Amino acid sequence: MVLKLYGLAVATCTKRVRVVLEELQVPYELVAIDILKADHKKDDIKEHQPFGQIPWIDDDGFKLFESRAICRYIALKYGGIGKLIPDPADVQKTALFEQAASIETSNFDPPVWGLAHEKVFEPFFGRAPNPQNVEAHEKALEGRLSGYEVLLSKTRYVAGDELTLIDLFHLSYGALLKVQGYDYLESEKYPNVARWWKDVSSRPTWVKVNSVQLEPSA
Ligand SMILES: N[C@@H](CCC(=O)N[C@@H](CS)C(=O)NCC(=O)O)C(=O)O
Repeated sequence: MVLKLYGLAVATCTKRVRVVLEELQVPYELVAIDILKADHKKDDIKEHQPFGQIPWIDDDGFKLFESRAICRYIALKYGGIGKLIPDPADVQKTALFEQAASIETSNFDPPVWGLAHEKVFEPFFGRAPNPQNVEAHEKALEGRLSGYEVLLSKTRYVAGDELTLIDLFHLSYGALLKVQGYDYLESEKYPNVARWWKDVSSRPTWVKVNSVQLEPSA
């Protein structure tokens, strides 16, 4: 049975999983759960994802939610040793991979998610962004990008010189910055970030997955 991905093509966390499936050329079927019509809050769906969120997968009866966990599972099961995720026998590479994973979830995602929430999702549902929140997220992101600049002046990708899942994890929310009119990831202020972002975001797999976008309505 082909792997089923339950999500929505325009949704950020669904895109995070799809780009990994595309990179590893894993056949899959996208089953649409329309969060815009609150399909994800129905009780039967909460049996698959207790928090009522998308995405989740069903891989021949094995069910899993949380986009980053799904991506790790896909890489381990379908990628072959060392493809997008280090060989677990290589302790140092694995440690650097986990360091990068932590950086993405604790330094990149909060301000970038916060800006997307204020400036893409809230307007989409007809609500105005909160300017103080926007300013706080902008300030936080600028500080975090200075850290990325140091990191990426030493290595080609965030976990070393090879592309890993963690680079791909940045794509869906990172790409929404441009939709909001920000040039943080292309700016001359952070040349190594810009070099890395151009490399990762121009991958044909991502260009394909990101060809459908949720635009701010205001
Ligand atoms: N940590 C979860 C977050 C999932 C998530 O926030 N999904 C969004 C769509 S991108 C969602 O379902 N939002 C609707 C809601 O939370 O009610 C993951 O990475 O899978």
